[in-house]
Amino acid sequence: MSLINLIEFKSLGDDRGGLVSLEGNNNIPFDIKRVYYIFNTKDGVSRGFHAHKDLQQVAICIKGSCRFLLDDGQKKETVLLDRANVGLYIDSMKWREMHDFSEECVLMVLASHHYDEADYIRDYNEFLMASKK
Ligand code: T46
Repeated sequence: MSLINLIEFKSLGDDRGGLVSLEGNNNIPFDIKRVYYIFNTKDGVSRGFHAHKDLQQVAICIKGSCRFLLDDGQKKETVLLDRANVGLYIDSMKWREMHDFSEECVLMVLASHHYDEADYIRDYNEFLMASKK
């Protein structure tokens, strides 16, 4: 099964421009508890390098582009996010890295839980051990 699960959102745009609506437990497959966004990423910077024990997320590049790498401990897959109407569903226990941020990139992330540092696995070997269980 592919690690890359893309959700294409219905475009509600018209001749005035684009519009996308995101609703928890509707076109987002969980109750949205938190939204954050990453922007003004410096040239050559990569982010992520962790997994979450329980958190589910949907990441949408609402402007510009960036490349996600997802890793389940057995295989790695990458995807370029470059459309404001497409979200990447990121399940728990997936190592993620974000690379190749374009200068104007705004990456918005919808999360199933409030921020909790205890939910992060930031050590890759610890992730590999946990993913085998
Ligand atoms: C993820 C990827 C896609 C908070 O205090 N609240 C928050 O909601 C978030 C997301 C972060 N923080 C703090 C934690 C760190 O001290 O902000 C600092 C930077 O976070 P971090 O280094 O984890 O950022 P990224 O870009 O590496 O990862 C983020 C999310 O943390 C993570 O859940 O899946 O984006």
